[in-house]
Amino acid sequence: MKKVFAKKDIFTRYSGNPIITVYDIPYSANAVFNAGAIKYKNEYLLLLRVEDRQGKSHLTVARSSDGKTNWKIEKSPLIYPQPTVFIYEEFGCEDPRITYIPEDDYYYITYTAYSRYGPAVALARTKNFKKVEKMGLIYPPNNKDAVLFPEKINGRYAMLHRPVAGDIEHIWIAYSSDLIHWGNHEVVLVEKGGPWWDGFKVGAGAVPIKTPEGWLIIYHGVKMMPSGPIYRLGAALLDLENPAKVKKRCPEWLLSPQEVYERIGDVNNVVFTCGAIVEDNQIYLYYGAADSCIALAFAKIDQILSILIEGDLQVK
Ligand code: BMA
Repeated sequence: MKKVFAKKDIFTRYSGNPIITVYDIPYSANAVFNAGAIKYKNEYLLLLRVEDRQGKSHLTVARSSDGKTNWKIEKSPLIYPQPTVFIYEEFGCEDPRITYIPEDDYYYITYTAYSRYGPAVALARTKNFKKVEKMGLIYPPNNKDAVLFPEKINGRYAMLHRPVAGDIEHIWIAYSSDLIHWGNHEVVLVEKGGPWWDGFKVGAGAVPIKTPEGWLIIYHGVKMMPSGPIYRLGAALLDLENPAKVKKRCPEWLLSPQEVYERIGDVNNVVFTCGAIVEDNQIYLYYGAADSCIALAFAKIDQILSILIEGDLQVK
């Protein structure tokens, strides 16, 4: 079919996309999308958001030796709603991000805990992706898209998150010395308003990538159309010492819904990431497509950095 939108995206799609669909899940489910991603014991590990056939989500581990093919998916979830012990996830556990902190030797998982009180941010930790310890809510509703930096900054843990204030949805940062109590809040990246691709709302995506130029973040931006939202992915560069400071922000998106599996699904026109794995200079970007399946795209860090550095400086 002849392409009609977005002449060129910087991210190149993997030819075998989508890499995981609901037909790969070894139990009954409705959809699989928005996966956390990390390298674990020489394997590519995804923590899949699986939506069951009641509409609730849980998180299930998948592993592959090359990050592209032969995904082995667990038969039962790692993280699932346990409303009798934790009421704030009675409607589901969604959109996980995985951060390894070498100093603690723990893999931390931030995810959306959804309940009658609205979407909130929960934290869990694991050493082996077999047993997980839920650490409870760290931000009350409405908040989503929380992602922990992979190292402490000036002696404190740092986290991007996305509180909702009426119809305002910006990316914020907070700091903590124990991962439970978060403060020193500051706005990082704002929804731009106007006609822009990231005008309606923004939210952090994958774990920030440390580069000599700054923290590279891949975030989603939403444009509201008469037919509904379009979710796209773009990048920004945050100061290494003070990540509340935006050094550069890409004026254009880097990946937008173009393929049929991104355009049509349970929610049309969505590319949404919760995880990327970096191998040397290459980013493996795992993304949920149309809230229905998981796809993979590649870009070089250098290439994104040069776009950011040569592009227009747009603070905040
Ligand atoms: C966001 C999140 C994501 C979802 C996206 C598009 O608000 O809830 O889980 O992929 O909307 O529907």
